Amino acid sequence: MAETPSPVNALLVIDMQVDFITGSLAVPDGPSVIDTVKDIINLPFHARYASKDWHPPGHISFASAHPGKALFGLMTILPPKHLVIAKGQDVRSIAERGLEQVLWPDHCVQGTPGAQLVDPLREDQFDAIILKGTDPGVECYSAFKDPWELLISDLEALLREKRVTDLYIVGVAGDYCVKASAIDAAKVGAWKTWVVREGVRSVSTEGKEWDILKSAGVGIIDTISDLKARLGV
Ligand code: VGL
Ligand code: ZN
Repeated sequence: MAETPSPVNALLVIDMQVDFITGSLAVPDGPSVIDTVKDIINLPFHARYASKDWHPPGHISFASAHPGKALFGLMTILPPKHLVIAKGQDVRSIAERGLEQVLWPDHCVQGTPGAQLVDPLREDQFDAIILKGTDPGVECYSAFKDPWELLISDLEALLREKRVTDLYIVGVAGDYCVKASAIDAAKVGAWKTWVVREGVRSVSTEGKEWDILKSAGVGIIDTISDLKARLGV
């Protein structure tokens, strides 16, 4: 008799860093998600990954890098020409590839306390740490790649190598990096992508991200108990 292939469950913890929980860009109710994420990390996954937002000082997404522009205002940004050339993309496409960038307070600056994983989460709990937003001129909400596909992380290759069948995502911010990462994960199509709502907090409390995620084919798991039931524990 043909056996049902057993699932390979992986966890992706997005940007559980001091600045997003209690620091310069703290999400509402951030500290209350720490224990849930900690408990989820301890569930029996085959592999665990974490992303960290990891910006150089003066990053393009910082309002402080654009004198005269308002904090939390919008600004059109274009793909940096040198990276477009390095990637072999058409330089004539640059002008039409502008994106509306939110101008954030300085956050998750490389090597600063605000960029550390929030206590008691530790890097050695993960099989790999994915750093994103590391280029001064490129915003990158997704742990897989930036929206211009100039900088691609190792995450897709790591998940394929493990033959992951189910990817579970938690962390912050639900309406930015969790959403972008989950949409990219679902697009790969090599595994089923889930977001665990109890392990997520968002910048906006409107909750629009949940319908967007469903439309993108992402499965929503409401609570840690529902997650445990799926994992059979
Ligand atoms: C994020 C805003 C700016 C996130 C990162 O991790 O969701 N949000 N940079
Ligand atoms: Zn950022």
